[in-house]
Amino acid sequence: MKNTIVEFDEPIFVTRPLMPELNEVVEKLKEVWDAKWLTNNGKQHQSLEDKLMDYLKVPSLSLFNNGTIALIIACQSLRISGEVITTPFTFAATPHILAWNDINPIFCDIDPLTMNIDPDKIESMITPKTTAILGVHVFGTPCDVFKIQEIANQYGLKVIYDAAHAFGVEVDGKGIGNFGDITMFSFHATKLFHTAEGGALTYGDKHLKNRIDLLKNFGIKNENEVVMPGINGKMNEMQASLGLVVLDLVEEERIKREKIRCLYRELLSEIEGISFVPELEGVKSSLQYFPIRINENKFGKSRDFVYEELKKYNIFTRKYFYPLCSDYPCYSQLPSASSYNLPNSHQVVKEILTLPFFGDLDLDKVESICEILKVIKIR
Ligand code: T4K
Repeated sequence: MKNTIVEFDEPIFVTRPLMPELNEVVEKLKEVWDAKWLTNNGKQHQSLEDKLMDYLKVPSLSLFNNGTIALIIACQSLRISGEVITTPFTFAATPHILAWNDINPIFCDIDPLTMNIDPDKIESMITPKTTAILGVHVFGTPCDVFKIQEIANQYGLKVIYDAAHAFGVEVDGKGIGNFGDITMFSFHATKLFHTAEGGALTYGDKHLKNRIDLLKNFGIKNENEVVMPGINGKMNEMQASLGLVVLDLVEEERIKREKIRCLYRELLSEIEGISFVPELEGVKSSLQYFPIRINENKFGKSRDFVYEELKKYNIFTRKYFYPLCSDYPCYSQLPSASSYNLPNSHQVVKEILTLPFFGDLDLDKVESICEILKVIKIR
């Protein structure tokens, strides 16, 4: 539908999973069938751990059945308790994993440009009960990992990063999974690299592997000893074999997404009232999402209006991450959840819109989406 302003015939979603050729997946699955080994640290699992350590440039990695369980175990493995300082501008899983560990989330405001936790505001939120900082590399933009580490060192706090959106991100050539004590990656179907459902923890302290791997396997050390109250966080062999096939396609997918990102930036930069997430110097991008911000005064229409209008053209964008986690009924009574404490978060969450972004999105469709945005602005 190049340059004709009618709705798309098929829905255009915010993302689509990277789908390898089915026969390649089946080929890989044959190895699982032949081995009659379906889960519990099988060959595919071991192979994916090794390959991901290389790809992510990290010294240690443990696979999980999803990113949420991985984060729950990250807190358990570091024995985090009391209060943890985190961001309200994130997916529900981030504060929920604290609640599941009986930890109080303390919401800290975000930087107005990167949309990540603002390190300059962290110190004022530290109390004697604070044990850790849980940062999120939102949309793959790295948190200010250096400042956060300085604060953590000064106050003796642990640092956990939620890198659900930051697969492949590097800061000055260093894999993002090397910062803080533990980093979590999500391999959900909607992520650039995926295992349908899945996740991983990465960490610099190799000694943590033993504890983390026990925690994800019920605390079972051997047939005679169960040494801690663990849970079932294991990735199975079907997930791992899918991951091995998908991993081979990630570079090709990144090239396609890079072209889409460039085209969006070129065509949308002409539109007053639309801005992008800043690209930080020395950072290799995740190419996970393409979020824009709509300034209602300058664009002339609200983000919510644009979101609804786009649906009429069969374009399904997302308001990630609306509502703020601090506004969920389970957290809104916390003192740190007050809007007075979180002015930047409240501004950002009104403006953000995540546009369709995935390798199979044709460039002429990207052009049409941009045209439609222009039409919505002037109508
Ligand atoms: N921390 C952060 C910051 C996160 O963003 C996430 C997950 C986590 C932690 C937790 O990690 P996991 O435990 O999930 O590993 C999706 C994902 O379910 C979720 O993993 C992700 N963040 C979040 C940002 O996005 P929804 O509710 O938006 O998903 P859904 O089903 O609406 O999918 C979005 C679009 O993707 C659909 O409109 C169409 C497309 N899609 C989706 C699926 C599942 C497909 O084309 N095929 C598919 O199979 O949460």
